[in-house]
Amino acid sequence: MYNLILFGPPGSGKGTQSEKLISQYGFKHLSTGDLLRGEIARKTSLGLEAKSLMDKGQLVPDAVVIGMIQNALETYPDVPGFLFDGFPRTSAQAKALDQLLASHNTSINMLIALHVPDDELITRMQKRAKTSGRIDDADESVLRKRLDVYRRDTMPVAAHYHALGKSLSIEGVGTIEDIFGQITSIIDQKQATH
Ligand code: B4P
Repeated sequence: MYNLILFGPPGSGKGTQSEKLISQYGFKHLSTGDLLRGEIARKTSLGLEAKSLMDKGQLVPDAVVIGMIQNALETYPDVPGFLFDGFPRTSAQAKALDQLLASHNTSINMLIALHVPDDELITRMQKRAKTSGRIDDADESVLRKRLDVYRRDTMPVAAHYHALGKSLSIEGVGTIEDIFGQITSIIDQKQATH
């Protein structure tokens, strides 16, 4: 199994690149943002709780997203690997993920971080807001809050995998194809030595 974390601030292109990666490598895509938006669309109690936090740019409680990932790992035991998108987003989530994967006799192989300046992130998300209907993309103060939360709570996740010698970062500005090419060359090199 080859398990990858696609890491970066909100709007850095994790979802965009994930779609291309799953079609090339057959990863099972686990996006906690998409899973939460699915709960919201189905109007579940978890979704209602999540929506009030997401609309304000805050993170959903660790236990909620860890539970969703645990369910997914148990539902798809035979995939060639998982692509984690938007997860882990806190150190507690990273530790829980490592433990969950270890209990399935596997681990994270690589974290690839996308670097994008704040102004570009804000521009992208405001553009997406025009078509996505996402409340968390529409308001600049919410976008800034999401970036603050990323710096404070999420960046330590990259440090965690860096300390394990399992992280690499690339520029997330450029064409979608160029960025995809950089990501695939990292995966192909690492898989060749895996
Ligand atoms: P997510 O759904 O993870 O949303 P995101 O960070 O905005 O998305 P992403 O980086 O994937 O951006 P995309 O490719 O779409 O999270 C939303 C919320 O859910 C969080 O704020 C939080 O409340 C909650 N949540 C999720 N996971 C959680 C967790 N683990 N714990 C707690 N809470 C959690 O790209 C953005 C835009 O840029 C797109 O419109 C795209 O077209 C454009 N774009 C992409 N690449 C580009 C490029 N190279 N050039 C120009 N534009 C590009």
